[in-house]
Amino acid sequence: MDNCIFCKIVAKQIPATVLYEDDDLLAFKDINPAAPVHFLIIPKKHLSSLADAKPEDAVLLGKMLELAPKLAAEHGCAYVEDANGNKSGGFKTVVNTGPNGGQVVYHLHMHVLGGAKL
Ligand code: D5M
Repeated sequence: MDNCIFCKIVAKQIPATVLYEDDDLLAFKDINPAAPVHFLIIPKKHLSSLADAKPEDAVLLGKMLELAPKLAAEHGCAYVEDANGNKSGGFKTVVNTGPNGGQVVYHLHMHVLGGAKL
């Protein structure tokens, strides 16, 4: 998409601090962090929002969800439950959708936030 800032990041036309990349996904630091750890996971394919995802995008959405805990753990936000059932760490995932959802950038993205009690 010509005027999509996240497509431009995918195409390396504008810079970003990339944390992960594969054939389908890109993850990079949010330019305006709302937590000590704040990055975005996006599909390289342009989908305007979660509401535009089709049944054939289910695998792609699953990959985004699967990547979130892995990358969060790599950045110090692992969710841990010990043998006694004590829980610690963790992170928040957010997908803003549409104006009422607070979406500003219309290329599907998942926020991953952590590093503090949110
Ligand atoms: O959030 C869109 C998010 O995208 C917001 O947290 C800022 C971030 N953003 C916008 N431009 C950039 C660039 N160029 N690099 C990194 N992060 C960026 P939304 O869910 O749409 O409200």
